[in-house]
Amino acid sequence: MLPQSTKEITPPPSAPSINLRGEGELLAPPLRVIETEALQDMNQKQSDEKKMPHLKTKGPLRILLIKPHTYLTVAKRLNEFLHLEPLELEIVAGGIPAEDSVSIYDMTLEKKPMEVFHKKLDEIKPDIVGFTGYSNQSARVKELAKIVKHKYPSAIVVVGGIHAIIAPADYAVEDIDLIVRGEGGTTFREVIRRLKAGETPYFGYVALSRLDKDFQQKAATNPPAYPEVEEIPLPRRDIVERSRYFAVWTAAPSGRLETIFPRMASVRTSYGCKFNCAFCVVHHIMGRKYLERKPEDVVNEIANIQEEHIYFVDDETFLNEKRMTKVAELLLERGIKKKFVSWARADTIVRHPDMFRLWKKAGLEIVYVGLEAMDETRLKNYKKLTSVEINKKAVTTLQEIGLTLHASLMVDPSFSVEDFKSVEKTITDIRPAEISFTVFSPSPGTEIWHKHKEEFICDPYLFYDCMHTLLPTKLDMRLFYAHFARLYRLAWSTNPLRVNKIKVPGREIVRAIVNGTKYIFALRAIHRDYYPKK
Ligand code: B12
Ligand code: SF4
Repeated sequence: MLPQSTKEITPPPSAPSINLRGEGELLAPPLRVIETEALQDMNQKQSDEKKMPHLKTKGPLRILLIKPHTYLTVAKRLNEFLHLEPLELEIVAGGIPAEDSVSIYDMTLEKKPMEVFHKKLDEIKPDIVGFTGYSNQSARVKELAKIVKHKYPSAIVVVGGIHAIIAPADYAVEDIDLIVRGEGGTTFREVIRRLKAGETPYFGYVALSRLDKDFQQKAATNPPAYPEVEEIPLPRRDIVERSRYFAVWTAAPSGRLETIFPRMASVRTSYGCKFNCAFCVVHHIMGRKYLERKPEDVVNEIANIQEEHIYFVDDETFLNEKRMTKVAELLLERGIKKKFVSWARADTIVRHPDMFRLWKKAGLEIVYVGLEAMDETRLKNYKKLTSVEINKKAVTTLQEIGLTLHASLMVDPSFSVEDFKSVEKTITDIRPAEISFTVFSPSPGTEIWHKHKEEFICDPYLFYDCMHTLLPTKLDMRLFYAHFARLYRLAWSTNPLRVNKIKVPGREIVRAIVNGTKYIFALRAIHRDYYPKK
């Protein structure tokens, strides 16, 4: 059973002007400050200063970065098909000075995460603990922070990641010292410098402390801008157990695959997206900016990666045709042989088939496309700025080029049985393809989140995974999830492995079938997460 809670959610005012480093002007100070208020302020500041975290260690620091596990069974089950390295923490680690020691503990890998968590804390006795977290992990982050403070009261707890960016006030609890918004590698490095220098560790709009008297106001602004991409540290891939990360792979040019669960590395070539899809949080966190790494930098990073398979974890990789064409050319020129998987918008594929042809030569094999719906009204409501025609064309273009399609479709809480039937028809129309489904959910921080906030039927952070509906379903919820799970079951019939009769090791087929069945059961059971166990 998931803990339930109710929250006051207020829309953020527009952000004050901020520069690229995320440091900004505070809102105008009160016009009239009476003496007693000033005195109270000073006393408060002095007592807050005492509470401010200070390093107890002189010399090199011991830093532990943690990716927490989740409560949600469905998110855990997804990890059995797709488990990517904690790139966010590797980048944060990349900014830590060489003299300090840093470890990453990915709790999502463990069968008994809490046991290992205690063990790691006792082994490392950290001076600083950094947590990352999605919204559905925020309650877990707070729980873990409490344990850290209980065991090692002098450890400084810093929280970053997507939830800290969009809902920093949710982390304003006693056990969390600093909340980092926006890019973390550059900010964490500066936090460490300040701590070592004995300076106040919170600063600007990027490193917040609840002890700052302006905290509420700062936390209520829109997310701060990212720094220049060249300033973002390179990920420390060497400090994670690389053999544990993989993603399911169904592309097989020869009709045979050595493995369908190859080891996988992640690479980020850009940040943000210029589009504004209603269900997506990216335009909110990046202010619709699209920050691009130089092709040479991307290719140098890829050249140094040991894994053959690479997942581009950009929000939208191929938005700039010129840049991505250059990346493919450099990969070919330098003879770098890798296999790539990436997301791409349907309209980008339709507009630039030649870029995808070139990328096929450079090693691209699987393309994830957020088709979302094969229905004009829904596409319009989702502000996707594509059409059914474009979606169909994207599917045939990828097929012509010989790229494996992973189609992502969205179901809506307002779905009737007929709506589910029409998605079932889409499944048969776009074969062969990997297909996955999500439930339309207002993302914390976005316009539609504020629009729908009175309608949420559950804790909208804890349940935000694009699988648990936040809004009431038109169908009875049990029936809704029975239909939803059925979509996944039907999708197997169009899977390229099956349609193209790809030969794979027998034990891996068993693993895929067992995990697939467990996943479908977890999907059918989602409705139970909403109600207390009897
Ligand atoms: C790639 C990706 C995935 C990958 C996994 C990536 C991974 N490493 O595990 C896959 C496809 C598997 C995936 C799955 C899911 N994802 Co996802 N994913 C993304 C995507 C597109 C990029 C994430 C990424 O790798 N970024 C690269 C890293 C380097 O950047 P970063 O995370 O922003 O980290 C920086 C800062 O946040 C900060 N920072 C981060 N942590 C910390 C910690 C400290 C201490 C500090 C100081 C700073 C700091 O510094 C980092 C470096 O610059 C994002 C979109 C986005 N822009 O965030 C969605 C996104 C994060 N995913 C999301 C969701 C919901 C999911 C799922 C729950 C969906 C599902 N249907 O099940 C699952 C959960 C998987 C899980 N592990 O639990 C949501 C989360 C929203 C939210 N409010 O929580 C996002 C934002 C997408 C969206 N449109 O809403 N995802
Ligand atoms: S869904 Fe994709 S295209 Fe739409 S705003 Fe998000 S990242 Fe951009």
